[in-house]
Amino acid sequence: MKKGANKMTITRYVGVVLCTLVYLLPGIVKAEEHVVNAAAREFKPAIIYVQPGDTVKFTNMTSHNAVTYLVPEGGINFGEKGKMAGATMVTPPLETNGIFGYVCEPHIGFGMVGVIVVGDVSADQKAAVKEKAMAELQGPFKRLIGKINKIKPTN
Ligand SMILES: [Cu+2]
Repeated sequence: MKKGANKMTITRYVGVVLCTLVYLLPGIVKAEEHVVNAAAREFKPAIIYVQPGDTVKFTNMTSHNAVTYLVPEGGINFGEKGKMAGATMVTPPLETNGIFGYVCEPHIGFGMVGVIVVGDVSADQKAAVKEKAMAELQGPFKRLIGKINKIKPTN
């Protein structure tokens, strides 16, 4: 009787572990690393579309940085203000849906800015982010608005 109950507990435990793995694996396996290259005075590509959980690797960053100035609610900031990024810089996994706007601070005057669109973004969401950008961003940082304009809503 006791042995049987024990066996059932183990079976149940294994079942729970398997279900958890099956549930979590697609997210882990599918996470993708996208590459954005810092050309002379611009990010290439300056607009990218990624899925939640993906990361972005910035290359050729020795004399550049990539610092978020627009982040969706609940989203994480990346990049360090006032500091060069080093040769390469990888963002943490971008889990929050929405539009991330970042700039290269040394070259903001040249319009060296970019956006990362995470997950699905509707035309309404795009309009809301644009409005927020127009209200909050100052001077050359407004260059981000031009990139937001070029985002193609995904749903
Ligand atoms: Cu730069």
